[in-house]
Amino acid sequence: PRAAMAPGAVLLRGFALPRETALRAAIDTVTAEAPFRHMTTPGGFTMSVAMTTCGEVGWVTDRKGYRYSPVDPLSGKPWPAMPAPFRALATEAAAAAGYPGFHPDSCLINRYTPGTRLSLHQDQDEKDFSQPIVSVSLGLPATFQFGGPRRTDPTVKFPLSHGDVAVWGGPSRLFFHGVATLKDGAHPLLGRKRINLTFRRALE
Ligand code: MD5
Ligand code: FE
Repeated sequence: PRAAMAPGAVLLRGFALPRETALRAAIDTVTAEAPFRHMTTPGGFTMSVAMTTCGEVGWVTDRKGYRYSPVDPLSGKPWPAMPAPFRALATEAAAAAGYPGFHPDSCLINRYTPGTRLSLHQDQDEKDFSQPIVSVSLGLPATFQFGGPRRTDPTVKFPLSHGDVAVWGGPSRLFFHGVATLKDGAHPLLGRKRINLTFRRALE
């Protein structure tokens, strides 16, 4: 089922469910090489969401700022390659949402444990905002907060469950968004956590 959330934003409920086993195996492969870590914001705060990346470049933050890096700062080595099941899911979901020809060069893997949240922000470290972003929710359910082009715009809440895929293109690509504090629980496949895969095209 396909539902419009906002101009250019499409929610594909359950789109990732047929791939859940392959996705979980691929997450384990990536995180064995590039473990989850809590990065520091330029303002000096430690993020409650733990992150890692696969693909040509990865989004990183430290006291120097936000940027895309071709190497994992923890190892000094290139990020793990994007697993084939990741790439296929992102391209197919984008096409199903009306964005054919999406070829992500980066996948940020966010790990939320109960009590973790992601405060309201925009994704604007990529070069070409005409490229959509594909987001895959796995594990515990979360409440997604979706605003508008200005920080002060009112937000609406969307429940996101295991297997849901959201595609953010058009005007919504630059809308403010966040994830409310994760409630406690246990998911049969992933346990006491939520994993979100955020596929982006960061470089030209
Ligand atoms: C998450 N991650 O659930 C979300 C999924 C991030 C992040 O926000 O930056 O790692 S991506 C949600 C998203 C992307 C681009 C635009 C909009 C939402 N939007 O317009 O709401 O961990
Ligand atoms: Fe974001």
